[in-house]
Amino acid sequence: MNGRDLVRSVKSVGSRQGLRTVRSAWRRSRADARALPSRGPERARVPGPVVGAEPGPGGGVVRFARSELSVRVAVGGAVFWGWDGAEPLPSYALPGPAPDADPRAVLEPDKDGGWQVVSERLTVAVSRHGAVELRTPGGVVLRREQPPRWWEPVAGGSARWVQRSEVPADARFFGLGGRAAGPRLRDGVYGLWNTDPGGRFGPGDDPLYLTMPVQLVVSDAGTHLAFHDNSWAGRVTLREGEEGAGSGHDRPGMSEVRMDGGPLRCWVVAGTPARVLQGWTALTGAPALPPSWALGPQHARWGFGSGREVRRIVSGYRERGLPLSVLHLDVDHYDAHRVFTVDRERFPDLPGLAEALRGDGVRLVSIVDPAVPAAPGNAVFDAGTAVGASGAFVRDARGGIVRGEVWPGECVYPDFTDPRVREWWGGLYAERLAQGFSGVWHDMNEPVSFAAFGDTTLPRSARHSLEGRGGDHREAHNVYGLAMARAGYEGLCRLRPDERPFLFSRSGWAGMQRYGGTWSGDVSTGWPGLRASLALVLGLGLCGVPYSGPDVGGFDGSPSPEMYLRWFQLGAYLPLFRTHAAIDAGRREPWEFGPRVLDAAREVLLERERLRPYWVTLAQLARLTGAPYVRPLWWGAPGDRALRECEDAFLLGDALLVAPVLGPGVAERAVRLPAGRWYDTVSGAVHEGPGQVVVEAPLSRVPVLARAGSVIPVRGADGGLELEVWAPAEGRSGGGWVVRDTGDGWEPAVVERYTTRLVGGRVVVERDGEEGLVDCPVRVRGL
Ligand code: MIG
Repeated sequence: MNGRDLVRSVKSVGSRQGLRTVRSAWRRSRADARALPSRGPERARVPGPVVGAEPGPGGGVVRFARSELSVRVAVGGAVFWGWDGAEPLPSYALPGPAPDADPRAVLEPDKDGGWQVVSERLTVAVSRHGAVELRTPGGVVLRREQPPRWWEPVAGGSARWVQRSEVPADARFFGLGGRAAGPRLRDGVYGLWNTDPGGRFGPGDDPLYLTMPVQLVVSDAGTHLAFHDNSWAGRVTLREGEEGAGSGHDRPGMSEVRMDGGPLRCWVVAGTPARVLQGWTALTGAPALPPSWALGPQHARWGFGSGREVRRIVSGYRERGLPLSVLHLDVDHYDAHRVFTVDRERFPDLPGLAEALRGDGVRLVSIVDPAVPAAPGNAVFDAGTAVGASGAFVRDARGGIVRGEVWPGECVYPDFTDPRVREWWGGLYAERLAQGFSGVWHDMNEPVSFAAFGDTTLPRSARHSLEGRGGDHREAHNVYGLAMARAGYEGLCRLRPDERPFLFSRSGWAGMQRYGGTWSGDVSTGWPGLRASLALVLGLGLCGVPYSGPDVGGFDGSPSPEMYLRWFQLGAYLPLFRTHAAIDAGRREPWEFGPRVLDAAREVLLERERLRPYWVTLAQLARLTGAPYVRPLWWGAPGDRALRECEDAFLLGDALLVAPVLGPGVAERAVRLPAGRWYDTVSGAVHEGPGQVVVEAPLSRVPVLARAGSVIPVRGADGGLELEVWAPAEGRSGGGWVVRDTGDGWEPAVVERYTTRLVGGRVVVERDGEEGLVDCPVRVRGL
């Protein structure tokens, strides 16, 4: 059965598959009813009044009548607090041991009977009743957490809790992982439970595949990131504040985090946006560095159907002068959708195909789904059942293997929260490498089990190792994709130690960036999909996951030529630039939409390739500093409120401002500029910021502006590195970074810093520390 049949059968009640999905949904709810009895009566609890405090490294413990709070400032400035004895570990977000405490931060009595810890970047003040206030060194309040409340089942079990916080009246919320409705998170309730929306999603769908309890808050008082390190299901309610006009009072902004269980603990990082992302990725891990080829144009299709068709498509790109770097094979190249297999009738010689494509400069990337057919005789199933004492697959509370319904029919699910299972699974990628694949694309790892109704998860009562601690799916669900990514990443590192893995995954959680990136999943074809595409990339970048992008063209339908082109032009300026569509949707090759689209698509593809050295630099800088490639316009000026409201344009690194067209019938558009001079990169027109200007946006191109004084590494006509320098304004200077491509291995990066000045009408470019010498061609623009 192919994907189209399955889509049909799930829709048609009465089919075999349809009946099986009904059965699996029923099995799931029965298992939960048996193993997770209702919570019964609960006892509500608050901390009560303070009774004492004990200093400890980087802070200490404040004791209350009915709870205790530990506060610790870590080296690097991140602040941790945890209630009821919660410590930083164990944590899926932190890659290793918790960071050391900053010995300079000490607990001391505060006024009114409270306590405080003063550190370089934040003061943490704990009130007598357990409110926690974060203030800047200047004493301005960034965030105020009210005393938490817990509800404990009288019969025992994990307490659910709620933590309400106030932020300044002018604050804006961002983050929470990938949200279609972002990047600015308006008033509403946001779910924390990774979810496949079921085929396609629009801006109103929430939650999606990759959620995380990470909020980035920007206000005049400063920028901070708050991370409630807890993987249970939860909901975050956000309400933006309002400033009192004239004589009225300010109404603060509000965040309320509700969790169904798990520890009540939080990390906060404060500073400029750049410092916040640096601190956050110092805590949760540096973003994996994609190989340079993964920064080129990529194409996928669910249903290429055969090796011959793949060759035809790749020739189609070449013959039309369209650069292509990566081609993705979806589940239809598997033998009956069985992961780690190949349909040899349609793909008789995949390694040979891969090699031929490599000759054309095209790499193959393979989809990998976690579900394994529950069929004795299936090699992966058989090997999995033999892993360790109890096998690799998730079991229910009674010890039976949990079954769910996915492409191949009845399936079982590896427990990636078990280190032995990760090691086993990672080893399976040897088969993918032997088939000639250069990278992997993780799908369906929320994880998905089709259901005829209701949600599509594993039973909440399913048991997981959770690194040997033991627990159930309520705690493991949200980190399933993250743990699978770890398995894949570490497996590829072991199997092919000389090359950096290329991996991206639909689901994930805080810390995902250590293993790779993500993509939009099944964004619905339609103009709102363009906005959602950008929202996802911006929001994830602010959560520390810098490499992502949409399915250009949308997943489920047939975009109009105009919509396709505008989406293509947007995607060309996002880190993962991939066209893709569902098996029964329209095609996504650039020549399917007429000659005008083809010409404009070629132009933006060539420009993307010309900018490859800039993309490589941005990837390296993301790894070194946590700064996402794609940034909101307020990145360098978070105090500029007008920029904070702007959601339809973005910065690509320090040098470029991209103002994509997100709707039909547009020939020009307004764009708000950060301070300084900006050049239209095509017309050369000069615009002065801050303020709003109108730029030309004909169908043939996406408006891109360059910051005066910037240095952009580009590919010259001969393929070598060239510096494109945009003239600084009179009396101003500028500069930029360049990190050269060090290949696909682990060679350390060398960061070169360039400065630019305008002297007597001439632009002078110098390299820091190398006696000013610049060893590649420089092309000055904007003079
Ligand atoms: O149920 O592998 O988001 O990119 O083409 C659909 C088939 C499963 C979902 C992915 C999509 C992929 C599709 N997959």
